[in-house]
Amino acid sequence: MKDWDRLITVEEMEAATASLLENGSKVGADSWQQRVKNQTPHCGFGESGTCCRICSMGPCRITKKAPRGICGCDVHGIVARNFLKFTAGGSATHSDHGREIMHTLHETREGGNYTVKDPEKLIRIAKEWGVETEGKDIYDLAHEMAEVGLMEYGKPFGTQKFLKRAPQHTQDLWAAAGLEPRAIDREVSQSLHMTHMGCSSMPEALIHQALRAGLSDGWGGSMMGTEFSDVLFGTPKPLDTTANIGVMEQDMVNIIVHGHDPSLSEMIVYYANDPEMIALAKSVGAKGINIAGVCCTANEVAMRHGIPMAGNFLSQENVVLTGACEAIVVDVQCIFPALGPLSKCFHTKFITTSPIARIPDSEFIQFSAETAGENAKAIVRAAVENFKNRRPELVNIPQQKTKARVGYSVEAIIKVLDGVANTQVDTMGTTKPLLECVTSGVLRGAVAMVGCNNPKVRPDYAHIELMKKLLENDIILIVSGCSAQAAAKAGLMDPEMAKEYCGAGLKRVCELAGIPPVLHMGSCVDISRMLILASELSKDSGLPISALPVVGCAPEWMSEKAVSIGNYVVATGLDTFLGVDPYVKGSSEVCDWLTGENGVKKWVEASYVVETDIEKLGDLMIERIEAKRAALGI
Ligand code: MSK
Repeated sequence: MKDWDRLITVEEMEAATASLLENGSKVGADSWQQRVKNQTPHCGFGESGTCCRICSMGPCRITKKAPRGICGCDVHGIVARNFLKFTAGGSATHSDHGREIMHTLHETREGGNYTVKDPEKLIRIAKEWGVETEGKDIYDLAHEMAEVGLMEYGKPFGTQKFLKRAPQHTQDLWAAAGLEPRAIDREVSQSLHMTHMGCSSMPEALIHQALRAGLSDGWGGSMMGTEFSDVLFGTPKPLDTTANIGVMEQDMVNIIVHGHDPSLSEMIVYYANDPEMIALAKSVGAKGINIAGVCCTANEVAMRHGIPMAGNFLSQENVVLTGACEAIVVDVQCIFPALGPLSKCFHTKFITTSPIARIPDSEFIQFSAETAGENAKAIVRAAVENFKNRRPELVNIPQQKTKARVGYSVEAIIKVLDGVANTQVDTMGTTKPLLECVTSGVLRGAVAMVGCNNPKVRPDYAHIELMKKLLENDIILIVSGCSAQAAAKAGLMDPEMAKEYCGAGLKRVCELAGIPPVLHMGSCVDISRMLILASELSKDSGLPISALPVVGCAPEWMSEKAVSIGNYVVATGLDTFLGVDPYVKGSSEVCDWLTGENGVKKWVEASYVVETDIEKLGDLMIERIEAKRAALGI
């Protein structure tokens, strides 16, 4: 690959996309770029959150002439209700992912489709939850823990078990504000009850519930998803992989895994390495089988197996447009229905696998934990047999490929940074060395950058340009989701290349620790890892989370999950900077609740900043980090 050894700019990626769209035009393919044109300008009522459709008397749209809906609800109630509904959708989705993982854990057995890959972590969490581990078979323990974890979704009393991981100060804030999430399903259900016609119309109550439902995701469903995925598939450790569309291979069967749940992608990866399948690939004229990922599934398999990352959310059509994709295999979330008709323009098989995500024009092979092995083998076989249907005249793989070091779980970050500022034995296993880098000023602070792509923002540009700006200012980045892939595609996870963008302090830390300045923490459920890291930094420093020079940022977010994430990150004490408005600008009261000094900040010591000018968004983050440093006298 000629681009192997350098950073790739957004302009170059856009040029590659243009050549792929050209490919698509030969076969009449539609594209998101065209659909954005068809859909703009967007509805002003929808964009400002001032349209209400929760009963059939409307829809009601708030204007100067009509300041209240038919039921009498004002604009603030309507906007706040819409915000809570959006959050509930995200919390339900993330948490259901976590629930699926718990069911997979319940299916583990020695020699089965799924086994326990990190027994130490299972035992550690069991002890944390007060489950007896002594003398217990690891699979008996796994099944017991799966049942205990599943009870977190519906238990009638009590709050989420993982809340105890937070610093005492955070727990006290939650208790004082009545924000501790109870059963996960209860928080989602109550949110939908509150937004039903004739229930809550008071912004304070609706936003309070939005934070609580978000916390049930971050400290409940998502945290279970992350922690027990580690138990099932291994806790990520740093390893090297490749990224960008050039990871597709001309001479191999290309299978793209896309979605979120590693229960599927892990099995596809396993069977793609099966000698029988490789022999089959050779028998149809391919050199072998190449698996690559898109969206959060890419993060899951990259950080555990070094599987290449083909692209993020708005690159999903690009993999098909290469004409070299034998199958795109999906599970849940962030999958464009457009993949159905698009795959029909090429030879690509679009294979859906989950009853949760049924999509027209796809081939449905239902995947379940009980039959995972045979399902995965059937999918790999179908992809391999499809190689012969490739149309060589349509193959166009842009030669863009970068190196990326991925897999920075909390455990891995603590381990690698331990040796940088302080090599004393008593600091092993803590975040103290990282804190020393921050207090000494070698690092100014950290930004947790997360979230999707959104055509409202020039795709990937906001992620990549903000990252470069922060790196120059000695601010380290921890990233997940499609933000992580944006960084990887550009080369910002290549320790050698990316250090060019760093200020002197950050460059030194990266060289000493052998890390890239942008640390890959995983998929969107793995933002729970960031909560744990922030908690450890708080405990080790004795400072509240809100006092740390650390902020969250989602410059290109688009999904309901992202709003749920924003709510739990803010509710954990981290100021969160958004590059896209969450449909609230129609209500001054809701904006004040989310961004003002007297809103959610009173409860959790943090709030939102919304700024659609990306340059300004970066400046605001740096200012906030410096203000936090000044307040600490460092
Ligand atoms: S996949 S939610 S586009 S990060 Fe998790 Fe990417 Fe956003 Fe989906």
